[in-house]
Amino acid sequence: MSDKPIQNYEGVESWETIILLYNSALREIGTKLEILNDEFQHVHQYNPIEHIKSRIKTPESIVKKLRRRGYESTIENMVKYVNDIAGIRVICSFASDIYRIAEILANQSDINVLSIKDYIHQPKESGYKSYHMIVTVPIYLSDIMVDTKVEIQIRTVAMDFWASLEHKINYKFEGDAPEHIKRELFECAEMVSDLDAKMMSLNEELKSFAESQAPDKRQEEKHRIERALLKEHFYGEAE
Ligand code: 0O2
Repeated sequence: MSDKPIQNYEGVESWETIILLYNSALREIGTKLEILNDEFQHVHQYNPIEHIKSRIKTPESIVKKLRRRGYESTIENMVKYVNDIAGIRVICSFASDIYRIAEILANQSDINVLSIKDYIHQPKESGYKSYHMIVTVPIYLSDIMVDTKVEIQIRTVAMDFWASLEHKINYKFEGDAPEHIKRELFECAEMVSDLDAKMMSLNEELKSFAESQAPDKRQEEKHRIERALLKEHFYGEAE
């Protein structure tokens, strides 16, 4: 470790520097996730991540959140009390991928997990399901290092589909949707869970089938390489 001073936002007073830090943190986490996805493709021939979305919370939304919690709108309060200024949403194919990705990220030595909210095991009253992590990642500027907060939301395609519609409905009704809509949304959330469970079990079956075929494939590949080597040895030509 170098002698560089380590700071936790102290001395970072300008809005521009704060936004630079949050944008950089989103890029760091985004790159980590892309690398994981590439590795899975390389080793297991499948991508656990369907897509990744990231955003910086708007100043209006930050001020609203601070006000709701009774804090003054200052840069100090913003970095201290608003955990989701930098937010990244990871959309996975299967529910099992969510925990795998969360665990791998949490085990990376430069990531510090501040808190976890598992709305998959304990969904919100509305039916909302997602896995939330607040983490910090070190961002190195020219003369300081700042552990910068990022909220990571990890969910399946189906959970994401539900959450976006629910968000739209809540926005339309300003958070006070009619009871029958809330009820139907809750029922949809249960359907989403059933769908995720069914898709995951189908995928497990597919994986077992692929694994049962693997020895034949490996044998075939071994013979192909042996034939190529023999050909090169006797005729001096590579395939
Ligand atoms: P936006 O526009 O998505 O940013 P904390 O962050 O821990 O201090 P908070 O904010 O209560 O406390 O955290 P929580 O409960 O983990 O929720 C944060 C985010 O999760 C929300 O951000 C939403 O993105 C999402 N979320 C939480 N509950 C629901 C829900 O019932 N429905 C939907 N569709 N999304 C939800 P924001 O700031 O509300 O909005």
